[in-house]
Amino acid sequence: MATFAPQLQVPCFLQCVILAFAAVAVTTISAIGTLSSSCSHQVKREFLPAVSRRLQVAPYRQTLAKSHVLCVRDCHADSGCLSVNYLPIRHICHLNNSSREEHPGSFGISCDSVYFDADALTPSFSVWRCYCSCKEFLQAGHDASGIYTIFPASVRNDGLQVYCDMETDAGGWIVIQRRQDGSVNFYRGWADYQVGFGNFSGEFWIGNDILRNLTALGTWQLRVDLVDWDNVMVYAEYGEFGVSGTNYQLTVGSYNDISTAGDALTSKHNGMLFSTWDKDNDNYQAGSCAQDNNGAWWYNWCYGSNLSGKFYVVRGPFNGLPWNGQGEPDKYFKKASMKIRQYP
Ligand SMILES: [Ca+2]
Repeated sequence: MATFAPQLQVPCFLQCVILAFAAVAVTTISAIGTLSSSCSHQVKREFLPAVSRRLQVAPYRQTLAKSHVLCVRDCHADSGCLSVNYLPIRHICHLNNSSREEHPGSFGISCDSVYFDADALTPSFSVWRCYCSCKEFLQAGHDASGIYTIFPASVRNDGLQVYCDMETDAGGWIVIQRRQDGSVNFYRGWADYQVGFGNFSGEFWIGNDILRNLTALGTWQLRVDLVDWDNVMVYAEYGEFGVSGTNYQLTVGSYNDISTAGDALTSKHNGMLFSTWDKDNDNYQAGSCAQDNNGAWWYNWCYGSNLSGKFYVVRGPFNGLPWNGQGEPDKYFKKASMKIRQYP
């Protein structure tokens, strides 16, 4: 996960237009691909497209092809090839030695790709719109929380896999962090926090580069959900959230007063740079907040919250993830998650 870098700023709607155009071209000339392949090779099964789909298993071969016709021809010329993903914007052709029927769980929505195989049912899996965000998926009727591929304008063309929370507070949230069982080590260095780590089905950090890219455009809300040792759930919601620059400087504001967790971010962390054990950007001159507090955060000197800190599975007077939203005494939580949603 989390291996995306900033790239060409193509607005999402424009990507959709480009891809829709490519998709129409694909469907209208798919038969030609079959004909041309049958001229140069023995007659093989006709390949049919599923638009905005990709078989997400590692292709055994990748070629460059100016059109899907040539991509399909490459497949037909190779006896081991059963299907292809064609990425029209980048002219990339994936030759797969398996098909969507064999790997239904890996047959994902991917707006930059058209999938082809010889199954007559394949076109019925076409997806005719791509979505920039979890919120757009939700508005289109996808109301189950889970992993989705979104195509935000600020992230490169092959999309971004994210976990969408479609239930909390009307849904449409991109989950950026989750702590729930201690299964993933969060005491990591700068490079890991940059690209992200963990897994979407459990604990993870989405990655600071992704956070910066996503929040570079538009206005974003942040919601922090916390569960205490008595299993009471509280939350803190903010109207503005973003990170920027090479040190992922935090901008957070507009704490929503009806939130129940209290504000443990704006006074101590707004404007602070991100710090890890191996990169000290905090205001504690004599030492390292990340090292002293076993975490990585927008430390000041040092924190009002520390949700990447040490995870505890057993209750204790100072055990848990600190979120000091109610003043003294400090408060420690068993579980935490952070999510963002574009506003409006
Ligand atoms: Ca320091």
